[in-house]
Amino acid sequence: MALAIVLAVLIVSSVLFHLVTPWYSTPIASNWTSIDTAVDITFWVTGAVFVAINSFIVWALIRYDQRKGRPATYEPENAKLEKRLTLWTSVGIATLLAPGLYAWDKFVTIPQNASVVEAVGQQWEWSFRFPGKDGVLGTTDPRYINENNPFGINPSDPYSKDDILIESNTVHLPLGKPIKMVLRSKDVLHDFFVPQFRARMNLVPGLVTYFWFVPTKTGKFEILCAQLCGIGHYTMRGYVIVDKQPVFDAWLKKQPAFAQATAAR
Ligand SMILES: [Cu+2]
Repeated sequence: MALAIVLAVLIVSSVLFHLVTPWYSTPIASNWTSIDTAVDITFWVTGAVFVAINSFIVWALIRYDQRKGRPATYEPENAKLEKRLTLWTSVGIATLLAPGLYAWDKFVTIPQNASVVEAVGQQWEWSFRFPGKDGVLGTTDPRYINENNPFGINPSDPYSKDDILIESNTVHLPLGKPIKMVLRSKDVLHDFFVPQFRARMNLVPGLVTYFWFVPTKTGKFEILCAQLCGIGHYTMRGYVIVDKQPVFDAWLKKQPAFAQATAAR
């Protein structure tokens, strides 16, 4: 009986905690409402199963408590029950998977009109690169990385000349435009994560990874590195400032291109 009471308290307090907790997601500032929907549906399905299974245990503990003169019975097979359990488990799993697959399908399909922005991670800072007027990022190679070329940009690639370099942990992005965020790491695993954008991706040394999103609110949003990337991991922060297009254009114009930056060094 004591266990039944403990379980009943656990069910009620878990549901209440979920309803009154202040720790909900921050308000969304991107197009990824489908990811929030997938998370919400997961909460509903797992919450309902949690309540149903634990309530059943509470009921069974009370209903079938040990009593004198009531022998235990053994029922090895119950085809009807097993069919029902298989059906409802399948329905539950499909409900959990479907919204995630729907969101993932969109996540891996980059819109044709997305503009490219590169984020480069290293222990423990961020820097950024825009492709310039030609819309194409110049190629890079770790061999080119030196004091004068921290991005490792190929100096003989014609596409690299007009690349715009942001050697700061703060980057501006235009409101309402799809952005393909291309990610590179100079050393270890990092992860580009802005909680308000919901989407995120690892930076993997030796690979170029990417994801996309549309900023839907102007404002200043914090970038967190979401991989434990060494002793200074907690300092690896930055900011995305989402501006209206004219403000963004004015900001971008002031940033140095690769050709200018190397000439100035
Ligand atoms: Cu990091």
